[in-house]
Amino acid sequence: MKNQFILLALSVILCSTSCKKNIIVEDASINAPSGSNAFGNVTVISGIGDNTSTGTGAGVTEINTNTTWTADKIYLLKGFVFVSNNATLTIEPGTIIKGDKATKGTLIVTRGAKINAVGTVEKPIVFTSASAAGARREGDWGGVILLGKAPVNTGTDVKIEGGLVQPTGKNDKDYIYYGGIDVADNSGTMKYVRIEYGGIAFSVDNEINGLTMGGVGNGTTLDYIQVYRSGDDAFEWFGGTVNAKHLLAIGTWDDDFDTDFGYSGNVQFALAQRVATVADQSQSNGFESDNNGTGTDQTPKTSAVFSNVTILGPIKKAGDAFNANFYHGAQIRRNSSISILNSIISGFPIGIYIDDTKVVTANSTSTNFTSGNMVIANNLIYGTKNTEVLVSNTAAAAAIEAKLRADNVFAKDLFGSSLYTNAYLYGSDFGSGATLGTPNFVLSTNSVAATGAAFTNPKVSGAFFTPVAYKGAFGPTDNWAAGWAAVDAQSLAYTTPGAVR
Ligand SMILES: [Ca+2]
Ligand SMILES: [Ca+2]
Ligand SMILES: [Ca+2]
Repeated sequence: MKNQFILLALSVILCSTSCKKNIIVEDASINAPSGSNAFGNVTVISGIGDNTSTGTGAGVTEINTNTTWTADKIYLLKGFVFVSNNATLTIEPGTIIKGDKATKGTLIVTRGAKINAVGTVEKPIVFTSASAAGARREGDWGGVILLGKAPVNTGTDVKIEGGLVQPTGKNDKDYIYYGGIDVADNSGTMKYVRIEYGGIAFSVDNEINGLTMGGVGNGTTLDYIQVYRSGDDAFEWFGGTVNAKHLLAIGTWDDDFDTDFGYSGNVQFALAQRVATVADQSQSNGFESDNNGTGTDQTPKTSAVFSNVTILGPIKKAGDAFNANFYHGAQIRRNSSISILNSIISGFPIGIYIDDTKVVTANSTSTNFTSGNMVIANNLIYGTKNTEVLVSNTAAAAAIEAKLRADNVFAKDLFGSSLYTNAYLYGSDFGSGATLGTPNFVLSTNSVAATGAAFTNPKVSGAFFTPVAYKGAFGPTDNWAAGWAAVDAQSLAYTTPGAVR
């Protein structure tokens, strides 16, 4: 430890005389014998909130021209690192990017800028903790934040939550705001990307998520993205129109799929695997959805469509203990009108909650359902401990429950284990003994989820959705998580550039 500190200090002194003034510490390994300490091979990207890495306290790096990060280096984000000025940040397959904890290392792609992070099955791109293997925890760094110009129901200039600040002397609208009128806005491509141990809290209930999307437009491509052990939500959308496929949320602290401020995109093939002991004081839900924080009628209304989602909740079998902060498989509240079809939600205390407790127009959330704008159909709601259908609008509750029961299958005594053979295995963060291992989310033989999906409803009949036979995120054969996704991120060293598996 002491040796590392001396070498680090030495590298800082050398750097202050030899490194470029722009604060990107190019190849810090030149300052220390290769492999001799954790700083070797690491390129520090110093953002807002970091004035330590050069020892000068001077500047800040912005990615304000087209830039490529290469897999022969490891990048360390310190503070808030902005991709700005319409620049594109390209990240090579197999590149490791770490986020510093003390300075809340975070990557923010601002409005007009793009990320081009396209990994492969063999060489995913990994954003992860800067802590050593064995010492990583949720909230070890910020996360990835994409800000775009697509519509948001709270305005065309909305400040992203999480405590970000713009560079000194710069216009905050260019850095930490999102929203606009460009439905087809393009923030770039993220494919075969892992985001591990992010979700740092700036203050109570003001956190950065694993992947935060503010006003991201549907010109953006998001496919094969795993958020692992986020300290807040795995995926949170604040407005926008972006679509996504093949999402994994593993061991999330708060909500798996959180939608707000008029998000209206489509999501297909998404799986969340919860851990019974891990949940948040804000109430941990599979889906959590608001039109906005006060439930106003502002448009566009939150109207995202999710198909083929599997949420494996904290309860694996009857009688299991679980963290008391777990609540709903899906809490649809504050005038949200999201739709969920062809999906599986298993093992929550409460199944589906249509919540009108905070709305401006009385009963607007439940009216979204009764009017047909919100579609909850063709799902399997299994293993609910207490209330399968909760509706706060007492006058409409009976009719809403009757329709939900007619359109979905509810079974309190069945769990995900009846559909999947090995879905409840975990890496060393969460598993031990019999629960330690590699989960397999492919459906078991003769699983009732293998058939019965339908794509006739207009919500899912468009070109985005792949009309598969099965319900839930995985079918009976194609294990699309294999290869690129991490099962045991805690055990991966991440000290050799390119070694991402
Ligand atoms: Ca959040
Ligand atoms: Ca949340
Ligand atoms: Ca929550």
